[in-house]
Amino acid sequence: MPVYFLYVIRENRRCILRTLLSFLLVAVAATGQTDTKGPAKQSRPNVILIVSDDMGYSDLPKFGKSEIPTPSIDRLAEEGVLFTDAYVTAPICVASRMGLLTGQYQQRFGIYGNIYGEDRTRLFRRQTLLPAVFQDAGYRTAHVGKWHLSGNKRMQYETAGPCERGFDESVAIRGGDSAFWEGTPVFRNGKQFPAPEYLTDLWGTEACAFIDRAHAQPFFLYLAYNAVHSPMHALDGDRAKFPKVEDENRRTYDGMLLAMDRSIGRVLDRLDKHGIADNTIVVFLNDNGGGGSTTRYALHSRNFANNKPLRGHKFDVLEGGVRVPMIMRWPGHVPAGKSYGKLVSSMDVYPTLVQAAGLEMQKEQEADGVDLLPFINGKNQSKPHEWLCWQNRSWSPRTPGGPVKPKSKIHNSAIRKDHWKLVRMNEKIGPDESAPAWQLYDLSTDIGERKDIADQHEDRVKELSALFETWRASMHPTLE
Ligand SMILES: [Ca+2]
Repeated sequence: MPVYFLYVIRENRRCILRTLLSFLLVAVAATGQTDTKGPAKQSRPNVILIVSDDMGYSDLPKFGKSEIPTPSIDRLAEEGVLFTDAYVTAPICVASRMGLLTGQYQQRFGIYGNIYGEDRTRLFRRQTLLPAVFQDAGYRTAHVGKWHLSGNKRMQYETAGPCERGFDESVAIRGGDSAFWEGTPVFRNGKQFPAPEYLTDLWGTEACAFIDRAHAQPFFLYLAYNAVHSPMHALDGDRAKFPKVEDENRRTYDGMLLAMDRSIGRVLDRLDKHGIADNTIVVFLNDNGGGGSTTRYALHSRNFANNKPLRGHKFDVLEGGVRVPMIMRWPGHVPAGKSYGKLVSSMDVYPTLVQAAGLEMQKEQEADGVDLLPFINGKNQSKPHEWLCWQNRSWSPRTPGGPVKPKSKIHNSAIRKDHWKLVRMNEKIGPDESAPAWQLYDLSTDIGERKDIADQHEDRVKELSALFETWRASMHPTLE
């Protein structure tokens, strides 16, 4: 049967199921109101998934040495679990968000970078995204902020926008970046209007309004800030909070992150106001490492973030590109103030949230992520992942020392197992190409990946490279 008809049948089945569940939920709520005094106790947890954009690993005081006060994100960490060794599946927006919202390595559907267009994303479109699982179960689902999952700029919502992928409602920017100023074009369910305030504040306003509307029923909110992605736009009042920061660009970055923390704080306060903080899972993570601060990095992603002591930035499979701050808060269900140091992935968010809500995983969609709850609660003392792999299109300078651009069929790869990290740069993808040598780093003594010790540990290189090649053979070839 043609793929299109299969798609139509699946979508219709989803609509029918959703309608039945909505009736059921209404009936249950009505029954509860006759039996109890006050609001019916909601059993299924709400979910808020917060994503920041291009933030530096060390720009949050809980993760590094930062001059930026972030009391709201600090609060999440103090009331939840902080993951020191969390990774995204790609060092760049589109691919990373695909891994997050499918619970899979995006290489399973041929994605190795920021790739657009119907022909190249057709396999991705067959995947059931995380919000669709919640929508099917009768949750009210909303997307606020950046999408960047089906195209860029003008192509963004022509096909497969948020409301076609599991969201009941969406207020968003188009493309991978946007101006932040009041008046910037934003889109509510696809219809354009001028932003009435600074964008990072607007996302907070919209998130709070959604919580006000949806708090009486289970809801799923994907709050994807475009902060602190360039362009470097901060409110004067926020920049003025950093008089001691001499670098003007860094001062702007600090103001942008300060605004994001303020916006997140409003959302957390709103949960408290409605008395639903204890029944709401909040996950925070960053989509890829901070952009660089020199002309080596593309202007559109140069944001003066600080990844130190990690090496590399956005675009790199080095730690600075793929290791990210991640926090999960769910009072009474995950420990407060705990730090979890084993290897975890953004792919784990999907199964963790689905199973926390008592929902079913998609049987036809093989999950690469795992449910983290048993691990962080100490019920499972083993590792969520023995290893994690990365393979992404290489971004190389146009000219020596010049800005970078993506290179088709030239990839960077890496695998981490325990504290060992194997890295291979600028491999030409093709049947007759010989791959450059692997570099090996010991993250337990060299978190900055400065000293290649491959020569001293040939057995380790052999073991990890074999694991990587087995993983790669199980993925779909690149579609670019
Ligand atoms: Ca990004």
